[in-house]
Amino acid sequence: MKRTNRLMFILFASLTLLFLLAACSGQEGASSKGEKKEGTTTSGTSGNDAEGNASPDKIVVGFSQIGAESGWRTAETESVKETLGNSDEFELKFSDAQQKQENQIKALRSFIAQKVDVIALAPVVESGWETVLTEAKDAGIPVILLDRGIEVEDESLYTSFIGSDFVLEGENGAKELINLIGEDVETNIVELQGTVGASSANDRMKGFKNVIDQNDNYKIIKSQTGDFTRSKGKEVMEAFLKSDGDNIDAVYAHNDDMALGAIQAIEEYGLKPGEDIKIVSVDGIGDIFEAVADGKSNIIVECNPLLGPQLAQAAKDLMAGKEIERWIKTEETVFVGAEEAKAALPDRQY
Ligand code: GYE
Repeated sequence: MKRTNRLMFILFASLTLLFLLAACSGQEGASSKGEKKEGTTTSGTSGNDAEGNASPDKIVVGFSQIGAESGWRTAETESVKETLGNSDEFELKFSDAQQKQENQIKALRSFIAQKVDVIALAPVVESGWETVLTEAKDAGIPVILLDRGIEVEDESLYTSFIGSDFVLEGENGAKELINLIGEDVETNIVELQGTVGASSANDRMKGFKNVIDQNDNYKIIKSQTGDFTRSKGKEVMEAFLKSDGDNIDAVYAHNDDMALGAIQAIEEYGLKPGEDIKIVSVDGIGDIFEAVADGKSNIIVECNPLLGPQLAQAAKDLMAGKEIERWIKTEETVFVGAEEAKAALPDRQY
């Protein structure tokens, strides 16, 4: 009896072992498949559809955004997310650099490691991009500059620039200001600059000066950065008013947010913005249209932030092997005075 029992036990144990081994190997197969799928997703070489299946047709775009310093910037982010974020054609990897170039460089390196198809970069400043863009080039990933430009010796480090002509914006702002006040009127201007080193600040400063320098009655008496933000614009304007007070005839702000901050500072100082001190600013966000319609500001130089569709088209063309334009420009205009602002307000999209 004992012997039979032992035999039965050995037989049973062997069968159980065999069964367990079979079950384990089955599980292993399933989990390795799972890992493979996850790796494909995070590598970013292709997008995934609703069921989580890889769809190699999707174009993966890594976008390094500067931050959220202005109404313009928020509108640009929304435009890109709207166009590429919820799309069958694109997978968007979005990274917010919080105004720091070092964060943008990190984001670019991570996009390169993930082998994205296209990198879109809104560069916070113009200089210091050679090393990381060379890494992108060596990895065979095209880089499209969005909104701001860069200065590099090797122009092949980026494929295309999608954005505005900032020098022209500055020139147009100065021309309209002189038209408004009159060529023969002595005019002291204070300038609120954008972020130091940003192409949109450098070029808007250059363009404005080009025109102002040709008229001896017009002088830029103070110029300082307000970092493209409402709060800094207000702070700097307060300092200008403290030092130069009633001597200031006009404000040139590189963006609307700083102009809106300046409007507050002028009101708190006891003067009337738009009347005692004329104001010209760049962008064209909703709040400045309201201010101009209310007579608190005077001139809006439009700069279009809705660049998502142009980025999508450029990325598609690149992936299809087409050549894309080196500089993809947007059509823009200038609005002067309350009547023009009121008429345009209902159609504004940002
Ligand atoms: O005018 C400003 C933003 O680079 C064109 O950056 C862009 C500028 C824009 O913060 O509002």
